[in-house]
Parts: sequence; structure tokens; C-alpha cells
Amino acid sequence: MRKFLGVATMLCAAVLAGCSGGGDGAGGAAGEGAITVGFSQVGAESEWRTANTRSVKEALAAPEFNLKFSDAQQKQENQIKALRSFIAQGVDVIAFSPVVETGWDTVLREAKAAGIPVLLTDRAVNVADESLYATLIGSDFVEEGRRAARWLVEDRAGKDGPVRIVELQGTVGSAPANDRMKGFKEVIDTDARFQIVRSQSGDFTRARGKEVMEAFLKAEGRNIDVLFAHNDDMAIGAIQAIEEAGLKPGTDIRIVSIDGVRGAFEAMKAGKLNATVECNPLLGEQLAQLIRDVHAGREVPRRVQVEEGVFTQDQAEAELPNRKY
Ligand code: GZL
Repeated sequence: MRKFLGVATMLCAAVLAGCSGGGDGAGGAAGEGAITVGFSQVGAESEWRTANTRSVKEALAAPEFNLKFSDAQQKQENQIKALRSFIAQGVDVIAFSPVVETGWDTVLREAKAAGIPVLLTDRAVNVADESLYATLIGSDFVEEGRRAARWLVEDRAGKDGPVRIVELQGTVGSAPANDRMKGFKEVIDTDARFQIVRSQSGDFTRARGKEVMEAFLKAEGRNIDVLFAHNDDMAIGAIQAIEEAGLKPGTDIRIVSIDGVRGAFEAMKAGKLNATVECNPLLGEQLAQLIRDVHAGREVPRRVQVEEGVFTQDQAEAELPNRKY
């Protein structure tokens, strides 16, 4: 039973200490003098995203907040439209999870000009002027990629190479896809046995993960030893493709993915997934506290991380009842 508990430090204990129970999750009406928050969510592409949305909505259902929520269906133009609408409505604070890293400078300058603070949740942006946002709360995706690779190195300890890996990347241009790929390669590039033979985006969804895995299997046949998927949903889609090709996922093809959603624990319990690197979506309460602080003009850390672990197949059954998403 190995649990590599990766501990990312909490950069602002005060934020946690200040977190209140916040909201009843039932979407209570906004109270007098409530903080109006415009929140633009990436979409509803994965179990992780669904849990993240639930966490944000529950935390911002408290009467002290008036939440305006927008689902961008994984399109940047929809997020930019939503941000412009929030600016036009004169919200007090904007928070969003940017679907991709680039292309935000103009709209964030418009928010700054309107005097509306912006908080990033989950994913980062790549902007020339870092003052365009107050803080980023989310995971260290590079470390998540390293953890996936470290599990693989451990899993192949004592075995000869070559180890032929196929990679299902997340959404093209997104911070998690860019950084997980970077962290994974940083570790496997130290060991000549490991080769990534195919790498393509499955856009973080089960459907696309299955389609791309079907293409990998058609091209590589039985010459695939490992699948590294940037999220559990694509891994679960790929598992279906592997089974339909007459192979045993988790045995013929070892599989490591990222998120730690319930579906991944069920797949591990069934012996079809070998490990998942946790990426915690339950950011709602910490985000609510950051919004309170920013709205009150208090200093907030530029970066707030969350604690996450790595779970392997032999832990799945015992851990499943503890999962909150
Ligand atoms: C990671 C998040 C990613 C998840 C996917 O913080 O942005 O987006 O890993 C989700 O499941 O679609």
C-alpha cells in the first residue's frame, strides 16, 4: 500500500484559517450588500469539472455572495464574452478558470480599467502584465506530471526497456496539458527505456479519449506498454477502446492518469487502471475566502496551492468510501 503523499505547501494559512463554512449550498438569495461575483467556468467536460463547479457554487451560495455563473463549453470566445458581460454589469469581483493559457491580456486590461479585481482558479494564464490578476488558486500541474512519471519508473523497476508510452494530452494550450506533459517528460527523459511513441489531445473528455486511443491501437497494435492520460476521464474512455481491441487494460497496457475522481477508483478496483495522481477540484471554500479578502482590500498570496496525493490500484477499495468527488 503505497501512498506517495505529495504535499504542496499551503502558501497562506490565513486563507484557510479564515475559511468559514460559507453558504448552505442551497443557493440562498443574496443578502443586503452582497459581493457580486462573476464566475466563468471552463465547461462540464469531466468528472473533475463537475465536482469543481459544485464546490464553487456551494461556497458562493452563501447570502454574502451574489453569484453570476457562466459555462463556456470549453470555448475561449465564450469566456471572453462572459468576462465582458460581467464588466458591463459592474460586478464586484471576477473569478474564472481559463480554458487556455494565452489570449487574455485585452479582456483582463478591460477588467482592470473598470476597477474589477480578477481571481484565477484551477488554471493559469500567460499574460505580459501579472498585475492583471490578484491570485491563482490551483494545483501544481508540473508536479502532477512528475508524480505520474515517478509512479511509472517505480512500476517498471528492474524491468528491461524499451517501454513504449502513448500519451492522451488534455485540451491543447491549457495549463494542465502543457504542465503535466512537461513534468512527465522531465522525469522519464532521465531513463532511456521510456519512449513516448504517440501523443495527441483527447480534450479531457471520455469520448475523445476513447477515439484517440482507438487510433493509437490501430497504429501501434500490441506495441503499446503504457498509457499516460492527462485526466481520468480520457483514461476511462481509453479503457473501453483497449477492451474493445481485445486487450486487458491495467495488465497488457499499464495505465496512469491524473485527477483522482471516483470513476478512477472504480476502474482501479476493477484492475483496469493502475494509478491516479490526485488533483483536488474542491477549491470553493478557499476561493470564497480569497474573494472576501480581495473585496475588502486585504493582501492575498499570488499563489495558493492545495494538498494532493497519488493513489494506486491496491489502495482503491479502501480509499473509495473516502472520496469526496
Ligand atoms: C485540472 C483541470 C483539468 C482536469 C480535467 O486542474 O483544469 O480540467 O484535470 C478538467 O479533468 O477537465
